[in-house]
Order: sequence, then structure tokens, then C-alpha cells
Amino acid sequence: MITQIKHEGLKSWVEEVAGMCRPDEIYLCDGTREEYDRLMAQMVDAGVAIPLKERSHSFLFRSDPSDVARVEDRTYVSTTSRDDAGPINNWMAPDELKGTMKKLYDGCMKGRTMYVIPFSMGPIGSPLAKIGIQVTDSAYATCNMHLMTRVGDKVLDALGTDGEFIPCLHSIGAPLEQGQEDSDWPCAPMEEKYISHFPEENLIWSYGSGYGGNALLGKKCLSLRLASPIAKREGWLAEHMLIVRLTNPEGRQYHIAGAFPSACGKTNLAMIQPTIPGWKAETIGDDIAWMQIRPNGRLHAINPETGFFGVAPGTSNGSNPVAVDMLKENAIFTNCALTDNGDVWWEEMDGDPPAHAIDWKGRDWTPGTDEPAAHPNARFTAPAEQCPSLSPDWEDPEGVPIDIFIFGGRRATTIPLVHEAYNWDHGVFLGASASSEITAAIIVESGLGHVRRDPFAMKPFCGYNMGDYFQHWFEMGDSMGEKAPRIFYVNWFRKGDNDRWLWPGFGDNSRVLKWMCDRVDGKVGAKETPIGLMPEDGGLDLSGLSVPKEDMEELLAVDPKMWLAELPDIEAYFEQFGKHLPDRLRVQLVGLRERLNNY
Ligand code: O2Y
Ligand code: MN
Repeated sequence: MITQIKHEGLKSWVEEVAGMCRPDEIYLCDGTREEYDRLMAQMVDAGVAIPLKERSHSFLFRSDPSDVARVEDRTYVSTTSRDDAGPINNWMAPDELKGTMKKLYDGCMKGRTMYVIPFSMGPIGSPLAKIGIQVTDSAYATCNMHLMTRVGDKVLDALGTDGEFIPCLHSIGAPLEQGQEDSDWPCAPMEEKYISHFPEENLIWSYGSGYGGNALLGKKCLSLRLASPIAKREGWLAEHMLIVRLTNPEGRQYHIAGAFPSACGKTNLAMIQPTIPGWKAETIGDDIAWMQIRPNGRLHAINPETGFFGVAPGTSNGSNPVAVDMLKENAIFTNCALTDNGDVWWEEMDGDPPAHAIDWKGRDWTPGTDEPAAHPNARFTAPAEQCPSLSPDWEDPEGVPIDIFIFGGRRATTIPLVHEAYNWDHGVFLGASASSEITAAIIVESGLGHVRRDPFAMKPFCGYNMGDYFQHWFEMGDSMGEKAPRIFYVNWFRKGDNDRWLWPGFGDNSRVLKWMCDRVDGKVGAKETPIGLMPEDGGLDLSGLSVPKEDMEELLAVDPKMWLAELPDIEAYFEQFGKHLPDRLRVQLVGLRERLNNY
């Protein structure tokens, strides 16, 4: 198999990895549908993939209960100097980390097949695309990579005999001795899991987990943690952002890129169905945006992925009818429940819960059981091409010109429905100070307060010192000048009395997006407040919506006392970056404090 590889650098890397991991077989992926079907059939035969009777070509997998999500505590940015990784990344020196991991990799693929997956993030041939080669002993990860990236011969052709590639080594960390029976989801114990990034040599080493972002290395590892320092060096942006196109009734298009922490409805917003008559939305991406200033001076964005890896629980015709439609066939489900008629089910799906199901741990489940039937982080993987709202231009190698950036988070109080930055520097401050409430489980686990700062929704994904990342954002704005996108901050999650949501959300978020588009065109005014520009009375299009007047007032209220109480936390957060913190952020903080005190 290795003889099929014409690229000498790739061949010797594959040989080196095979020598260390010692798989029984090596298989070079061609990316065909036949290959995908064959691997799935093998996993069905082995009893680890369950074909779904109700959805054609779709399968359910159940992970080990210890391997259900990204593992931030086990994720490393390994640079020679600790300072380059910055204070909010886990760090270990490259020699030490590699020493530890080499011991784990030694013989780790015994009894298994090593799949070699050539993949491209971004349309092959796009000036923004990057080629990676993932080596993995997981057929599940291989099939997911088929859906999430462009895989196979066409990538090797583009690589040629001397092209650049990013080596991505992945092992589930569970060698099989002769005669040993395999488990359904083999993986290593938590303390042996490592998701490691070596940005100085553009290298990824992942060990011990088969789940999501830990195993599909094109996604968070390559497209964010490695791409972000590359983007800094090369003068572009690799961001944790959805991309959506809005078209107004006159046919004018607006492109929006939005950064939200996990669990803030990013996929739903990427697939929004506007409730305002005449407005249309098209999906370009739901998770990652790579953006470059093009010769026209504007920032153009591509979605480097080809699929959606979304959270299943909560997905319904109410929250995301587009995703419901998208999942009818050719999908992979992980940690959902299985119904008696051979379909998947998860909490908050449309209709009544099934009278009986098998839960994500493989146990009988009936309504009223203490534990949910699907794991809260249960996932679907689906090809982008099946998304009914997908834009026909989603693969344009030139990308789409971004008009608007949105930052946001989940906050029950303080932060209003929407505000606009006064200028680029203020917008960078809004992104840098972004925050979100975290789940009860994380509060207990981490001992932290319930609000977590998540600058630009990049806290888990920035592959270098976040202080330098802020500086990069300032410099990108300097380069774009007047052509820079406008910046807004939203909070769909503000609550009123009795813990009730004040804003209906979902399709009605289009009303807020419309206000932003109208601001870009100078069609609506805005009032100045200490925190930024906000809708004037009647500025938001609320026609046909029955949100009480008092709720709207609350949604757009700015309480200077609550904001002033928030500032010490922002300041302390910023100051951890020390000499890496741009003064321009300190200037913004001083300005905000002054405006609040004078309000
Ligand atoms: O739990 C995981 O491994 C997946 S995390 C994830 C997956 C898709 C899109 N975004 C995220 C995220 O955590 O931001
Ligand atoms: Mn994400």
C-alpha cells in the first residue's frame, strides 16, 4: 500500500508512524462511496454500528461512557516557550510531551488496521485550502472524516510529489492482543488521553479518544488550533464561526460570520429560517470560518468543512427544521437512543417520547427514567450537501465577502438582545470580553463561577497566546480600514421573572439580523448607550410577533450597575495576558468604565 504513495515525505512519515504503532495492516483511503459503505458494513458485522431501519444508509454508534466529548483538560498546545501557548492553554514542552506520547504510541495499533486518510480542509485548489493526512486506527473516525472533509485520491493528486501537508496522527489507544475480544468502543483511560498540537512544526498527535473533535482531526485540531497560529503568521483569520447569507426582499445579499461558544445554538443560527416575510437565509458553514483579505480589500470567508457534526438533543422542527430534514438519510448518529422501530431518538425531538427505547448506554429506557435516553452531547454527522438551506455558493473557492461579525453568549441577565460596536477597536473588545453561562455539571467539575469568559468563542481552540490573538484582530482591522465588517454582540438567552426566556429565538432571530443589515446600509438609526449602539424605539422589526412591550424593554435594557459590577472580572481576565495584552484593549475598558459612570 505504501508503494502507492508518490510523495516521498508522506511515504516516509507513514512508514515512521507504522513502525511506531505497528498496525496489522495499512490501508490508503480513496474517498469513494464504495469505501465508506464497505467500512460501515464491516462495523455492522462487528456489531458496533447499528443500521437504522427508518433512515436509509444511516447508523447509530454508542461510545464508551468515558469518551463522550472534547477533553479540554487533556488538550495541549506544545511550544518551545510556554509564553507562546499563553496562560489559558494547557502546555507541555514538545520533548516531554512527545516522550510521553511515544511510549503510548509504541505498538498501540497492534491487531488493528491503520487507515491513511488524505483530506483537504477547504475546496481543493482554493487559495485558502490546506491538506492534511490523518492516520488513524478507527474506522468510525475514517467514515466521519469522509462526511466532514474532502477525502481521497483527488487530495493526493493535489498534493503531488512535493506539496505541503499537515500530519495528523490519531490512535484510539487500545491495541488488541492475539485472540483478545474487541470492545464496541475501544479507547484509553482518561489519564492517558492526549490531544496535542505542535504549532511550530504543524503537527497533531491525538491519543486515547475516538470521539468527535478528539478524533476527527481536520476539525478543531487542524482548522482552529493549528490554523489560528498559521493565520496569524500569514495575515488571515481562522475562526470558530458559522457563516450565513441573508438576502433581503430587494435581493441584496449580506454575509454574516458569527462566533458563539458551544451550546448557544450556532448550528440553528447557521440554518435559520427567517420569520420576516421576504427575507431568505442560506447556510455556508456552521462551525469554522477561514477568512482572508482578497485583492478587493474585503474579507472573504470559506467553510473548510463538508459536513455538520451537530448536537442531536434539542434538534426538532421547532428549533431547526432544516437539520431535521437533513438527517433523513446518509447520517451517522453517536450516543442517541434507539427506538423499537429502529430509529434514533433524543430529548426534545418532535412528538411524544417513545414508550420504550434503548438508551445511549444500551439499557432499557422508558419515559420518566432519571437519566436521559440520549447523552446530552449526542451527535449527528451529515453531509453538507443534504442541508436544504445550503447556499449554492458554499464551495466558491474565493469565499463570500463578510459584511457583519456577530459575537454572543448565553447570559440570563445584564447583556441586552443586541448592541453594535462603535468601531473596529470596540468590536475587538466585544469579542475579547465575550462570556457565556456554563452548565451546572461544569460548575461542579471546575469549581468555577457560572459565567465563563470565552473570547471570540476561541478559548478551547486558539493555538497560541490569546493576547497575541487579540493583537492580530486589531491588525486585521487596520489592514481593512473602511472595508472591515461591522461588529455586533447578541444575547438570545436573557431571562425574565419565573426563569422564562424573554426572546422567542430561532427563526425570530432574523429580526435582529435584519436590524444589523439595515445598519450596514444606513437604513436605520441607533441610539448611543455606554455599551454600544442599540436599536431605537421601533427600530427592530417586530411585526407579527407578540413579545410584550415590557419584555422588549427588559431585553434592550442597560443597567450600568450590573455592567460596572462585571468590569473587574473582564479586567482580571485581560490582565492574565500581561505584556501580551494589547493596550488598545485597556483603552476600551477605560472608555467603557467612563461611559458607564457618566450614564
Ligand atoms: O464534543 C465534541 O467532541 C465535539 S465539540 C464540537 C463539535 C462540533 C462543533 N463544535 C463543537 C464545539 O465544541 O465547539
Ligand atoms: Mn464548535
